[in-house]
Amino acid sequence: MKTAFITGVTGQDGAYLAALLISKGYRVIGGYRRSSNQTFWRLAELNTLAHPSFCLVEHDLTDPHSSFAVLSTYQPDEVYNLAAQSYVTASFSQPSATAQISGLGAQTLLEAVRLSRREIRVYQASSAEMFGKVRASPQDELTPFHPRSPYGVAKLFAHWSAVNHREAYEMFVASGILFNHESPLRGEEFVTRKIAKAACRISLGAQARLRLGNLHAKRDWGFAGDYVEGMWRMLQAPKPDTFVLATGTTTSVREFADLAFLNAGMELIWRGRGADEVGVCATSGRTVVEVDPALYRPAEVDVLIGRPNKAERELGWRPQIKVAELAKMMVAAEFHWVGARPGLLPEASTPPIRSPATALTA
Ligand code: NAP
Ligand code: G4F
Repeated sequence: MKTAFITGVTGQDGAYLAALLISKGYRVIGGYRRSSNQTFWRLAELNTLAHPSFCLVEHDLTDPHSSFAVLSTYQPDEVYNLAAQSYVTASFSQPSATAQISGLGAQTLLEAVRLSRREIRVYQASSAEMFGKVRASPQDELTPFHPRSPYGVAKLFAHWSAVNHREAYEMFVASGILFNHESPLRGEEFVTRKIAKAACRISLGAQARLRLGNLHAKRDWGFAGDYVEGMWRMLQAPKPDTFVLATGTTTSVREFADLAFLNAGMELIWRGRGADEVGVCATSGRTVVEVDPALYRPAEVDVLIGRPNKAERELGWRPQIKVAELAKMMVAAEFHWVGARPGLLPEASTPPIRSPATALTA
């Protein structure tokens, strides 16, 4: 039985990865940081929390002693570093904390592995946000970086630390440059979940309007369950490397809103431009989406689109869920969670949460 240590197990990817590894026969040690309000709901949703192969352990990525203690106590074969301050907007208001957690924290963990058991295989969660003001489209492993946020800068430090540990110490450190991946378990501050939740609530009369920032930003959105499979494959490869995981298609925030509202039974018509643009319900004529310039970022990443050819060729990885199905899955989950009566559910709603295993065999 292999043992895996996942940092940031309470986050979206941590929950899906823990479920995947348990289904593959691993013992999973899930690192969570102490807080006054614990966030174990994702692990509970995927039936991981009480699983006999799963164990929670207190761990803070910024504390080297904390990493040494986990590594020596549990002797993992694989470490997945998913912990981060991962919200780009917050990185502008908390740049130092973001750098310490998402940047220096990753290097601290790599050093803990190097100084304790350097044969451990390590996955570093790198980000498409490192491409920022993109130099080429689509982006792949050879595209130059130009981060546009303190988060992107911190992730770039962590990425190069991963590459450096691989080259300097011959450690097995894989870096996954992942494009946006979402699910019903996504944090509510991220735009897809914010939209899915609002579409459900507005259609049920529980919310009047949805306020969004830049409607025209485009992202390459995939399903988190598919992406954690790619992380695992990177650590099973014959040699450590850097891989892009993406779908190869890009969708604007406005188009994602169209998809989500349609799944909640509402067609949107867009009127106006810039900060005056609004989304109107085609049936009622009511404005349900509006722009709030306060949600614009100091620097924006306009368009991301990835080219995952290397992952497909060398890892046999291919995303299964396209953006339209993702929006449908996320909106259906919102209806499920508010306990909406069947009559209020949108037509042909999907099961609320798809585990990685079902997603891959669908
Ligand atoms: P997430 O939901 O925000 O989860 C982040 C996790 O990190 C949470 O469990 C959080 O704990 C934990 N954490 C934060 N600070 C910590 C610290 N000092 N010590 C230990 N744990 C800490 O993020 P995600 O979407 O699952 O993403 C997983 C990783 O992939 C992140 O590194 C993210 O930057 C990266 N990534 C994500 C995407 C994406 O589209 N999802 C794309 C590319 C890269 P709390 O629950 O206590 O906050
Ligand atoms: O959902 P977002 O906050 O995700 P973002 O900034 O692309 O970052 C996510 O993906 C990265 C990988 O590419 C990860 F590394 C990172 O950890 C995170 O998971 O915003 C997506 C886009 C942005 O352009 C933003 O300006 O949506 C735009 N947007 C428009 N209105 C909004 C909103 N974003 C948020 N969060 N909230 C809004 O109201």
